[in-house]
Amino acid sequence: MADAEYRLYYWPDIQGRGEFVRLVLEDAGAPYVDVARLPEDEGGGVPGLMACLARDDVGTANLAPPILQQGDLYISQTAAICAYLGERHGLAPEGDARWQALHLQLTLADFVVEIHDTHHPIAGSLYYEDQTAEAQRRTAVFREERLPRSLGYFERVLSLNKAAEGRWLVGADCSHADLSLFQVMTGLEYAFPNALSALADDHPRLFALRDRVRERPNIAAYLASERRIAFNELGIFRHYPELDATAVG
Ligand SMILES: N[C@@H](CCC(=O)N[C@@H](CS)C(=O)NCC(=O)O)C(=O)O
Repeated sequence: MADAEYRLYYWPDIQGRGEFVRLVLEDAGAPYVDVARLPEDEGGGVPGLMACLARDDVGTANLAPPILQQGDLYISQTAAICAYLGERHGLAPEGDARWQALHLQLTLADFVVEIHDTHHPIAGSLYYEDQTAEAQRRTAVFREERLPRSLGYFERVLSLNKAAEGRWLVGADCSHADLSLFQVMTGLEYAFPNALSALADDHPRLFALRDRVRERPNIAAYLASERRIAFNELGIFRHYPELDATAVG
């Protein structure tokens, strides 16, 4: 996109953490270039991403993707990028509540690490197949303790947000935190369909928020587009049937 204001640097073949950034850009209708999806001879591919990570002339060097570039500004850390974009595009609450939107983003980032570690409890550099026994133990605890804990927390936050009558996490309108919660819910649905459906009745606001975000016009258009990569077993949210709960009913 020639006139794009933003450049996103992220791995080309997965949604990963880049997806949290894409959802804010897409909902905002902000043109962006997904740099690593460009051909290598146009500065894209994994070499394009690696070149960005290696740069020392970007203000503050970046350790890991996603990285957002806007002119001379480079920012990494998913939560920081989402908050930055949310502020610029009407997807952040007014006043001090903006810090609560950030705290929710960071809480989601912690949760994403836990989700990732279900299938990679020992090391990200090892294959899943080299840590299946540990993954089974880790995921049992995740399903029994950590998943209900986090879903219960976000359901509680929604129920306490009188400004939006429980429709959005913070403030009166949809914010970048809601878009990220949508991504987590959608990813969990892919990875752990049985465990998630067992929790649906106790978390009505969370599931309603997922549907509400999915129906936002720009999000619906994005989800139907080729830009939305399907979930797969290379990303954060992976479906290994042996890690999910047994289906009920
Ligand atoms: N806390 C960072 C984590 C970034 C991160 O772990 N990025 C992954 C891709 S999703 C990566 O490529 N990490 C490279 C590495 O850890 O060596 C964020 O939320 O952006």
